[in-house]
Amino acid sequence: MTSRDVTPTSLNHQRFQNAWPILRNDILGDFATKGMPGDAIDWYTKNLEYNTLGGKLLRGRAVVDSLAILKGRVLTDEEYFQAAVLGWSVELLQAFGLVADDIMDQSLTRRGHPCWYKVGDVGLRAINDACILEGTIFILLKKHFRGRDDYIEIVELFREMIYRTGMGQLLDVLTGPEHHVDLEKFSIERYRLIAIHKSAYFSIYLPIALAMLMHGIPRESPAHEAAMQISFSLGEYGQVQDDFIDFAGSPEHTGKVGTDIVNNKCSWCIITALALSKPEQRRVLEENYGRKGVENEGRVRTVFEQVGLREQYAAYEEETYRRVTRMIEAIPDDEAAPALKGGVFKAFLDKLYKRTK
Ligand code: GPP
Ligand code: MG
Ligand code: MG
Ligand code: MG
Repeated sequence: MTSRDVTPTSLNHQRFQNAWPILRNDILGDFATKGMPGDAIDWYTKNLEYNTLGGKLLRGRAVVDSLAILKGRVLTDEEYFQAAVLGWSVELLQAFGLVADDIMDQSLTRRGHPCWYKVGDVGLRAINDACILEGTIFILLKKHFRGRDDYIEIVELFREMIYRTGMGQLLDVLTGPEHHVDLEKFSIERYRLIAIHKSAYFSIYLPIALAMLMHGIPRESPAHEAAMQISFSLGEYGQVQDDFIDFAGSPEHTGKVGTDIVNNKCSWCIITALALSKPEQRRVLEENYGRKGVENEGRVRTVFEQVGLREQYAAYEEETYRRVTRMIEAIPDDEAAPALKGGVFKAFLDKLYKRTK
């Protein structure tokens, strides 16, 4: 592998996976050390494995990939493992978020299996399981980063990202309340605010910012400001994809059944359909969006097809790819100092482009 050849490969997917058994032992060992009995350890083992594994590991692997790009070379074993600790911590954040999100969204399946709260007698105990997964992040950070110069900045970054994501989830439910449909509340400005908060901060900015911190680029710097701005654009794109997949994806392929129409979500699909609909179509949307019936959902889907949502999405995707590529190309490539590199965003953009799940 040459120094330029640091883009993601299935090889580094395996390398990332290799860190998991070590971290899993740290986590469960910590539970035991703190006096948790066997039944609690067994429960936690199930929670941990069910909710942390089985995803695409896009966010976690982005930490190691980004660090390799910033360094411009293959990481040493030590560097790789430290970055993988942060990557798996991002995956734990995602795990706790999804457990809670699926309760809020009353979803049924995730990653091809029942949502955790739907498994056996889990039910609303899942709320506490989500809290424990969150706490685990800081156990790992303490074990592997305490004593390093970047420890406090990393802890603060995780705290801030969790807080921001919570704000996004709050806006998500406030904008689309379950029992009060008001399509006037949906706007592209509101949409952006939700997408940036619930997705961009933790999915895009967090993995990249972690790699930047490990590479010695402090939080208070123009490089982080620039990273945040591009992350917002990428995060909005990722959420638009998630919303379109909610409508157009097949559950066999995506592993989850779409719930946005039934749940009155301020999704890219409804905003776009409202902008394109004729008065009669708008009336159908107003009377059927956010209602529980299968027929209601079907009528909304028909309008989505009539207004050409699929073509709109294809055009949006191409336009966004070009626009974000231009933003990335505008990042100066400073060889002299530890600085931001466009490659970290390009790698992310290419992973998102044309994704179908
Ligand atoms: C995205 O919205 C869900 C999240 C950002 C949850 C993550 C929360 C954290 C605290 C990390 P969504 O409901 O559209 O996602 P999905 O379609 O996957 O259910
Ligand atoms: Mg959801
Ligand atoms: Mg949600
Ligand atoms: Mg969704």
